[in-house]
Amino acid sequence: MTDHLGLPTAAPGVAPTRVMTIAGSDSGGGAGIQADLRTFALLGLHGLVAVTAVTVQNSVGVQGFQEIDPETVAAQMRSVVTDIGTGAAKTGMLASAPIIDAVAATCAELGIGRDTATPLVVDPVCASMHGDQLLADSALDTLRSALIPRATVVTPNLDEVRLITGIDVVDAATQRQAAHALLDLGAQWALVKGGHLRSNDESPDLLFDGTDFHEFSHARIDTPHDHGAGDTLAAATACALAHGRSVPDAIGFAKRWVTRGLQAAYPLGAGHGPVNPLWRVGGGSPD
Ligand code: PXL
Repeated sequence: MTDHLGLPTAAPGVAPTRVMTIAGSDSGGGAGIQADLRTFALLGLHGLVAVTAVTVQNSVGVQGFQEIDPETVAAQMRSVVTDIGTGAAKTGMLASAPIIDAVAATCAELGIGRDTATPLVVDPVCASMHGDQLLADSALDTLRSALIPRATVVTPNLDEVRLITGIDVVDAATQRQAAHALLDLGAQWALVKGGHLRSNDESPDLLFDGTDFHEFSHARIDTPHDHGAGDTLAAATACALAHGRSVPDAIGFAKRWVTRGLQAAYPLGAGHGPVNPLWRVGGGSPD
């Protein structure tokens, strides 16, 4: 049986498809692991978690974070994957070079990533929407050399593209150039998210595997409450990949999921509210 988004619905007592996030905690509940788990659950998947860092943050910014030691990050991944298993994985905030090294090595050990049966979505989180740094500058080389080569698909926004490839994406030609550069680093597919690239109402994202370009244009949802949108896109992509969808299919699905979540986004605190996958279960009281 499938639902209105074309995803399988679970039968009672039957274990749902599993998907793992390797990411940081957001105390405000809108981005990071919390965003991933919201999307996983509302798409009917069982979420597994390897925490990389605990951020202290609210709707106005990130006040600080504490990293988890790399061995503990690796141990979480090993523990759940060897026992429970996962259909796909995604990375978010990884904070430091030693954590990236541990995640990349453990993905290799567990058979996660490009050219394996378990796809890996690498969302190369570098900073929060407020500009608070979430990845050490010294970690960029490790991101390029150790993790991106393991990615089934890497999903940078324009700021992350600039940091990773040095390319300033200003138009369709430089967006294509950036996609080539990400594949040169070893990713199987690259999604260069357009963000505010082509003004006003369009937000074209460009997906490339070295052969075909796929463009995803969706109406821009004009809301200040888009905290966690990138995380949610990567999380929904991982869910669709765990269900065996192709990468272009998974990205198309994830774009529709995020667009719906942005349409339903709500204010929270004094700053930016989160993208909202809760639309799917309504907002009523439990009685
Ligand atoms: O949205 C990127 C992101 C990912 N992970 C964590 C974050 C943020 C943005 O603030 O806090 C933990």
